[in-house]
Amino acid sequence: MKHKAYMNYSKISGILDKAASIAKPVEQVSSYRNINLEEAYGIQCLSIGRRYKRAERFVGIKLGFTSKAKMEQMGVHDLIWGRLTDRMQYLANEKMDRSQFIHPRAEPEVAFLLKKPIDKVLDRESAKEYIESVCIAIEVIDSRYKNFKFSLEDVVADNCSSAGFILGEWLSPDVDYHNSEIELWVNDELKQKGNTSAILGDPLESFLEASRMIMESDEDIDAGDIVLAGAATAAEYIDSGMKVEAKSPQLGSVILDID
Ligand code: OOG
Ligand code: MG
Repeated sequence: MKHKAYMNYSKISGILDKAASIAKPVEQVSSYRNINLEEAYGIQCLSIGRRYKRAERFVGIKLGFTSKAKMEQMGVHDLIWGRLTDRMQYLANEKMDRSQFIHPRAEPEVAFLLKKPIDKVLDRESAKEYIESVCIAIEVIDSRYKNFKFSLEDVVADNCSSAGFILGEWLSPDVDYHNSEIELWVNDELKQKGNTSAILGDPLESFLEASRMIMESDEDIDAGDIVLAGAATAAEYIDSGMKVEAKSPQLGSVILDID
């Protein structure tokens, strides 16, 4: 085999996709190949393309590192975005199969449901026409890299650690999701406590950033698609037999049980 420094993007995307498929961690891309951010997004696109070929469907996007808590936990300080597919979504009462993950972590988030396709960079006023509903969510992240360690480029190439998510009940965007307490409970024990305003000052700002990132990319995002705004607190390791719950006085609660 050629030295890994010459490995092409398609091959790298295959390594990351396989690591996710068989739940076995791999070396960081940056340990063998110098890539910039644009190349990292290119690799993400190729790797997600492999999922589409297996009939997974694009259902939306997620933003990462929109809160200080997350940036500090992971040592990465720039906004990133990744793609969500239908296979990553858990429906109410559906259990997460631990064996399909490497070292999963859960984090409490806010999600948006799109009313119409994003066709421009939005501001706070124009965004209103684009948001059908909001809800509380749990995102499950599972870096494909050993020890959950990565650079900004590494994590972008790895589709921003996206692995799973579950949504609470959709609510009117008139509820105060902008500044609401939010907690993460594991087995009825409080693990993380924060406020949705930790997400870029207001999760709506994250939605605006999503519109900017989508307009800069060649991805289309349509009515019915989802935007995950990013975690309000640090993430917690989760494991078999655990019950994970995100809750908020304004947004209600959502539970994910792990098999
Ligand atoms: C990257 C994903 C970050 C968030 O909500 O900030 C993220 C990671 O922490 O592995 O999903
Ligand atoms: Mg997240």
